[in-house]
Amino acid sequence: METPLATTPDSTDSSPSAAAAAASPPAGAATVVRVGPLMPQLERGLIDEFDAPVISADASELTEATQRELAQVRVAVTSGRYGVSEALMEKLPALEAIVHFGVGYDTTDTAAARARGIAVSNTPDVLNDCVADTAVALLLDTYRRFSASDRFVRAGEWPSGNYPLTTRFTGTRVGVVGLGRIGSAIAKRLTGFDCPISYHNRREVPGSPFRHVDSLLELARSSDALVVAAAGGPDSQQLISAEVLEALGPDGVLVNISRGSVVDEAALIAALDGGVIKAAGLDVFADEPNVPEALIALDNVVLFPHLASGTRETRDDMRQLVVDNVRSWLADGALVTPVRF
Ligand code: 8YV
Repeated sequence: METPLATTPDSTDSSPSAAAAAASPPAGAATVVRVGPLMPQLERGLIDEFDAPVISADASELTEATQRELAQVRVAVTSGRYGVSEALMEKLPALEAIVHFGVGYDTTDTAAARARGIAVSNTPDVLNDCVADTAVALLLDTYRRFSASDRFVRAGEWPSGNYPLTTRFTGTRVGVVGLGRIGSAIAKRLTGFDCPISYHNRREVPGSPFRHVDSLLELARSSDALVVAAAGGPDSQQLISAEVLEALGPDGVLVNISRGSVVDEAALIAALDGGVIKAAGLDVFADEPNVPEALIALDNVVLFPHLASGTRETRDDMRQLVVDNVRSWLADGALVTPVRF
């Protein structure tokens, strides 16, 4: 259910008062706007509390009449799927804050936001555990082939012979690409599997018990599995290149729970197909929700539909943090969880 924007003024009425009304925003115009469809419970809350209409993330779809009604919007609420582009910021002249549902905010043009003095928030920490759980699930699934074995039983193949042997996961050397909040939660879990953990960050994490590796290529060479937990965005674009996959080697496994953009997807498909690496577990893709047919056709990859944070508990915590950020901005001009950029 969407809150409809006020109706367009009658374009056939050319009286001066109609022109004045068309030039100024209508009374009761929106202060908060939803950019792109969001989780239904969050949408309901934003409609009930702020009467927030929904608009397309594609600025070219906004009519002039809609723009007039958006002239007083101070806060835009969005998610990693949509974000706020520079073109959309231009159409929201009173915009002060962009509030993201999700820890990743790479779909928002932060350089443009900074230039305009627009604040940005995200929902950090509340999703660490569920995303880390998912990374471990993908590791276990790629090594032990649990999803594939489920398909084997359902296909009635068991009576024809036992399921092929798989590869032990416990003790695997794991390289974490991006030891931030989520990367650390993954590493912590993997110590329970006796996995020696190394990581690659631009800078060493002070006090970390894990081995810092300066070069990503060196991390790939010295790891059995690489787990990508680096934030998306221009700095991490296609960080996992053909060269990195080659360094990981024919027994190597790649798991990605961050953003599809961090991996060169074409290089990954070629590597999986050609035995350059052994297997992959992916929760994220370059063009969601579209997963390349070439990946779907491969048997050595586990595919999840970007579900890492998708539990009722975590999504509700994320929803609450979004609402807290909007309330706090409107009341005090401060965000609860601002992004420092
Ligand atoms: C969400 C995510 O699925 O937090 C993120 O960055 O990618 C996920 O937790 C996503 O933000 C919802 O659109």
